[in-house]
Amino acid sequence: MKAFPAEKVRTLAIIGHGGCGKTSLADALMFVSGANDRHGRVDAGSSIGDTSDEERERRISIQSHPLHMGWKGHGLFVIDTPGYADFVGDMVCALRVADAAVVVVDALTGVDVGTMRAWRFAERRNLPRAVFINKLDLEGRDAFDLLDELKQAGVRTWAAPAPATSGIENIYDSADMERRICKPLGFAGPFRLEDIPDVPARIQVVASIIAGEVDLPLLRALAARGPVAIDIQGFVRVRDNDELVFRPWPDMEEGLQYVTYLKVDRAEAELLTGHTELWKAARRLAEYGPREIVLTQSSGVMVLAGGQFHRAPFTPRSLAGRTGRGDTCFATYLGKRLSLDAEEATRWAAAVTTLKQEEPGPWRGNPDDVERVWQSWS
Ligand SMILES: Nc1nc2c(ncn2[C@@H]2O[C@H](COP(=O)(O)OP(=O)(O)OP(=O)(O)O)[C@@H](O)[C@H]2O)c(=O)[nH]1
Ligand SMILES: [Mg+2]
Repeated sequence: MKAFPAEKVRTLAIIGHGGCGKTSLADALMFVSGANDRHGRVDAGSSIGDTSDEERERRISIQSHPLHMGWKGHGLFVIDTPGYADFVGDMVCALRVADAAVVVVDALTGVDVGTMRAWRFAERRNLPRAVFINKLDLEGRDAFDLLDELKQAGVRTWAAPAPATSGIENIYDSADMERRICKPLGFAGPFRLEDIPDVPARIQVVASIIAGEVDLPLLRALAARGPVAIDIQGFVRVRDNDELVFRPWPDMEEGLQYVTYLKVDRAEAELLTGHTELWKAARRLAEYGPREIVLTQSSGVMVLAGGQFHRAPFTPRSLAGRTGRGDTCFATYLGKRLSLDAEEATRWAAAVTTLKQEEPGPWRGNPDDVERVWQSWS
């Protein structure tokens, strides 16, 4: 074992609830630092933390095990402690000699009794603490797979794990593709500002689908970073037992002050303003603050920008890909608005939405297809 001067020696205790992955973390540290040339695994019985026969057989830690490694010119003692309450004495002993504690949290079960117990013992000794969230591979497995398609298309993504993915089942119970019943499949819970990377963006699009995912403080904080675009559905579509219902947005007056681009559909516009005439509804919504209003209905899109109205029709030959047309329309408008005026961006949005509705899934066409739609209009 290489010798290190005393001031370069650190002792860390790994603590946490039973089975959260402390020994696995210790094994990984030993391997990454080069102290062990094999990556020991608890499940394979090759861990160098759990070494006694009983520990290997039961796959739990019974005693504390100090492991030693070198890291960036320091000698590091890492004490892997047991998580089960029966063996708490060994964790307490480890904390007596530790300079700091790493509290491991299992992402699937979150903060557990053992996590709290470990935290309190470390706190009592006034030890600096770091939290290590483990088993993230299990937590987000399904949801993160869904991002592969985006990644392959060259889209940069940042994923934050949540207990569930917000999802909606659209049921079309008649041949009429304009009528559907929406049922909630899951709710991801609120986004936090820390989940959203602070990248320079000319527009930040909030495309939430169920009320409660994005709250007022988050909108306010995003608006402080730059222009915000929202689809109002994420504020008025409320979970009510087993159903999704549309309810007015109680914070709308303040919320819309933070919004530069607002997307609403006909039903939402009527609900929020009481106006059945769309141009009146758009003008009313603009009074709250948004600079541009993108209003969709089955026949097409209307945009109010700089006091002017712009309109373009949806002329699909089929409605097989109708689900998601509002998102396509708004995303196309915003994307094109970065370089074009509102009139041209509206024409793009309507043409792409026309094509998108003809086939399920995201639109994968090209500008020539868009050109053909424009020609069909003239
Ligand atoms: N999928 C997955 N499994 C993990 C991870 N970390 C640990 N495990 C598994 O979780 C189980 C418990 O891991 P351990 O490392 O023994 O947990 P521990 O905190 O040391 O458990 P105790 O010492 O008994 O409290 C084992 O089956 C590990 O293979 C991880 O990041 N991902
Ligand atoms: Mg262990």
